[in-house]
Amino acid sequence: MLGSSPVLANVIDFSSGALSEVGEVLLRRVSDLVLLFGDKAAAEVLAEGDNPVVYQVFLPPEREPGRPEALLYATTVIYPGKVGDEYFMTKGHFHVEGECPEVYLGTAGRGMLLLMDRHGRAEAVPMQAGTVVYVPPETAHRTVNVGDAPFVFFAVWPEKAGHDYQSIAAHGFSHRILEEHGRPVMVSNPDWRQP
Ligand code: M6P
Ligand code: ZN
Repeated sequence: MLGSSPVLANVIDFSSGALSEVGEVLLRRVSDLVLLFGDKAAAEVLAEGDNPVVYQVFLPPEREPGRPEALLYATTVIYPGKVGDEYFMTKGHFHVEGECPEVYLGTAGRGMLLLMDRHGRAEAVPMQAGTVVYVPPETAHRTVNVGDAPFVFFAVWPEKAGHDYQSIAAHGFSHRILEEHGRPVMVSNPDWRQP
């Protein structure tokens, strides 16, 4: 065995995101995300009703815990759904160590990767199975399911990157991805203020 953890290879189910060797599974329901959606009243109604699962993150057993040079990876599945006209999405985050980039690979479904720099300049990158996107340094990233089946992607990032959720919780993203006339569009978020 090389190293301290037995997990060297893993098998991803591309359509569900499940890992054969799993360490932790994070589950995010509408109630965890109410303040992030534009229509908070609609989010409250959903949270107090069925409170559906919006997304799950599958993480392998950590190979090199606490080693800043390590690479971490995960699969994420975002289920189809909307809050008002806003698609189900991840929380989104900057990296605490802002110079750290990340790589995403789509494996199933149809999504958008919403990228935003520190000045609020944003870009929405369409993703499907096979799409690889490089998330640049100092760029917040949030994924959105714009289809009617689960949207699944794989991500790799440096352990030392860390997740900065605070700035998104306080200021949100400068743009949102909404359904208009049956299609996803990126619209500016009037509530966004530059930190
Ligand atoms: C990807 C990676 C993870 C992240 C997950 C969910 O798999 O970027 O680091 O945790 O997406 O995104 P979030 O943490 O913003 O909810
Ligand atoms: Zn990240």
